[in-house]
Amino acid sequence: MHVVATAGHVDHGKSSLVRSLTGTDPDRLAEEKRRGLTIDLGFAWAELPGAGSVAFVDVPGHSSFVPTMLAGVGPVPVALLVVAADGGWMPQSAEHLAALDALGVRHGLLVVTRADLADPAPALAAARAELAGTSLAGVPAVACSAVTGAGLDEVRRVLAEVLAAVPAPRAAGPVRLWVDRAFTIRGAGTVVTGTLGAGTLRTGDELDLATASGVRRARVRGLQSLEQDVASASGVARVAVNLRGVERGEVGRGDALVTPGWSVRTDVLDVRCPGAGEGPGELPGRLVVHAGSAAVPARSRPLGRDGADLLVRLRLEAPLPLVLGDRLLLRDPARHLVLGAGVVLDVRPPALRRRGAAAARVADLQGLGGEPDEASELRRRRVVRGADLRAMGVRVRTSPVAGDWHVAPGLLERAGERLAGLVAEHAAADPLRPGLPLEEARRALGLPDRALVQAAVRPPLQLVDGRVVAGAAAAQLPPRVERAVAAVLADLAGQPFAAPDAERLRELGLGRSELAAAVRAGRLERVAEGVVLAPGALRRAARALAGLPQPFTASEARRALGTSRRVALPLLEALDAARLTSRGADDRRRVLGDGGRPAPVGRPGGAEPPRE
Ligand SMILES: Nc1nc2c(ncn2[C@@H]2O[C@H](COP(=O)(O)OP(=O)(O)OP(=O)(O)O)[C@@H](O)[C@H]2O)c(=O)[nH]1
Ligand SMILES: [Mg+2]
Repeated sequence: MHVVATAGHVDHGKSSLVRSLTGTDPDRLAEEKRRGLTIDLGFAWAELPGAGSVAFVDVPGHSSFVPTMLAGVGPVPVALLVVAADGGWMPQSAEHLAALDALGVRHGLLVVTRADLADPAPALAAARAELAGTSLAGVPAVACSAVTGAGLDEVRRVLAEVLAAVPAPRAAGPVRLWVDRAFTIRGAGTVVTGTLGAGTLRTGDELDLATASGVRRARVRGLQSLEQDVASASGVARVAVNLRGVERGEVGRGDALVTPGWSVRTDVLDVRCPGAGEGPGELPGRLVVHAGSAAVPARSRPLGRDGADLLVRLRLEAPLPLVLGDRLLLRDPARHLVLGAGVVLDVRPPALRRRGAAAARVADLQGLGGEPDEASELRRRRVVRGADLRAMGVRVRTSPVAGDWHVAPGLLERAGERLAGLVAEHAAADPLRPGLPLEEARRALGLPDRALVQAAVRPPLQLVDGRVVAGAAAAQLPPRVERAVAAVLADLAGQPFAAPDAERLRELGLGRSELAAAVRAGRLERVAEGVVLAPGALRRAARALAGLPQPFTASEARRALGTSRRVALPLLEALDAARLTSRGADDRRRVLGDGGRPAPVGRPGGAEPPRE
């Protein structure tokens, strides 16, 4: 199917031409028929020899209805520009042409109508001159009369030729259907219509309905194209979509049905305005942005020039679902002035806070044409989620480096080098706790996720207990602490369960953090706060207790281990916790398993496993 939109000044014969070509009057409202004036968008279609089905979106020409006209032509790739032979080039001829030019519409046909009323040659020559230098320069032209029928066959023939040259869009790609009408059908519910530019819609599809107030899921309950029920429709096509679970009041012109995960609903964006950097043509601070069938007031802030183009930050009054490369139309409604195009370069631009931020931004955007490109986005954004890239319209081909994170080339390597320095600094500042906590490293490196720090850890760096350490540094203690630990171990050599008391620890200079460091380094075993033994002491205690008649009391255990109550009680609790012993209801204990290895959890018929 092809979709063609009309354009041209009021009363120049657009609707009459569509009716002549399709047999259907696109003016369906009673008021339109009464006033002989198109007020809202009209739709009609016909089979055209050599072109297949052709649907027409007929737009109003009256100056009051330019926003309606723009909603109709926004998503349509082909234009039928109509000029009356007896009317000649008029203000909305110019305004509509400027809009088509800004939207980049390159395919079309110039039709000089009402050729029975005046010689079409002057109107044709004037129109040709106006088309020169626009996207429609050089399109074919035909003169005709809807009243006599003269020239209509030629219009059909030339239109078929024009349509044959229109490239087919991607049927496999994502969908964004800009809604141009919404209504209710009794028994079916809410129906929206629009021009599907690309991609394929199917019944049963789940789509995001993006409106000014938010996004919600909607399911395609039924689909029609050219008044036929269809199971699927691929762009370019006129479609009517029956939506499940959407009330009529929740959707209207300017909203969009979008493939989930594709497009960013944004109210801040950076655009390139081709040619607007030349001459005096500064953009006004307030303007209206048209995208698809949507029109949203916006504020513009020039960032700077890039050659002949102006780079502009736009702040929309309501968010729109956009992707990189979208072509927006910028308009000043008060002056009936199409200001030009805005090609979307960034849908998630950084805030401009510091002085000179705009200039830096211009440098960033220099040369970008808007085509979504993974390498260029990674270079500029440094770190970005794959899902976010896809939402921007980028086809992601590389694999993530951690989680869903994609990074600029060399970024992890540089982060790894900086990390080595940070780890060394941290170790020098805090020798008892040499590892740099992952979260601290993440903040220092300015990365959004600890998983990225982890991915940057390369030998000799390693990750131990959530800290980044340099090689064997984790196992090393400062010499002073090392000497004190050796003294403790010497004390314990004869009496392995006689843990040093507080006074002895103080004498050796082993405070809380020194003991913690020695335990982390595996040089001492912690029984309780301030109670330490030689490594392996718990296992040795269990083996010693296995020699007692089972079960045994705490004081029997204390005597067997040759230690004090201060040590024995926490030691028994530590044994319970390690599942080396279990404590019965009478406070007596049994050694579990073989006394050296912890008993497996949940043995059938065994004692109830202790909780962690
Ligand atoms: N004689 C003659 N009259 C025509 C021709 N085409 C259209 N008309 C008349 O011109 C008037 C306007 O035609 P429309 O088709 O409604 O014009 P339009 O461009 O659709 O107007 P808007 O939608 O309001 O912008 C109507 O009275 C038509 O009957 C033609 O080829 N010859
Ligand atoms: Mg009309």
